[in-house]
Amino acid sequence: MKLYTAYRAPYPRRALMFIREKQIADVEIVNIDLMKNEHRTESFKALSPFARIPVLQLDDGRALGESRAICSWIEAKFPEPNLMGSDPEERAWIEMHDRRMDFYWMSPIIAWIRNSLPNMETLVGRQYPDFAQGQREIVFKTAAWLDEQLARQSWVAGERFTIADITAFCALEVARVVHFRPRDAGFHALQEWRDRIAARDSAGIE
Ligand SMILES: N[C@@H](CCC(=O)N[C@@H](CS)C(=O)NCC(=O)O)C(=O)O
Repeated sequence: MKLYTAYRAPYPRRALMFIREKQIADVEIVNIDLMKNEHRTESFKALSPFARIPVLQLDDGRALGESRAICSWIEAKFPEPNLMGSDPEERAWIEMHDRRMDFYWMSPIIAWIRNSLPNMETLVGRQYPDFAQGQREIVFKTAAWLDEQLARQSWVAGERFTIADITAFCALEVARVVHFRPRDAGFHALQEWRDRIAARDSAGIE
């Protein structure tokens, strides 16, 4: 298998971390340089029609896009350790949290970055500073919610590490580029959770 990824980019990192948690050894990592538009070449778009990464190319050549779909496929093929729930109720609960992290945490963090950092203009074309400001406010609201949640329980979806932690962690790590750090904003439970995850082998960026 081949994983097309990009250094520090949060959605590819979600898939990469998931693969590492499963300790799957035979995955070739192919780094794409987004700033050089390597994902917009015709050959890459043959794998990923919307020019997005990650893409997991299976051994039979098929290209699986969308990080959550990649994780679901891996979870089904490599069930241990379980990261997405082991019975219908737990699966639904974890999916709910993972989607919340995707839509109300990862998404506004990315939109804030894409619409405010000058070097992102190459990637996005036109930027909308007002939109960035609105997304920043959503990030702070979700951070406050997460901080409260993590003061009461060890992990985002409850008492064990799951895909929801991976999604939330990858988003938080990239938020550094807009200088968002939980401790500085007074979110101490969020910072403590982040530090626990950063110490896991799967969290390395190399
Ligand atoms: N919903 C997709 C989002 C993928 C995505 O947007 N990836 C970003 C990198 S984090 C990307 O490919 N950006 C390229 C671009 O904006 O042109 C997923 O979960 O895989």
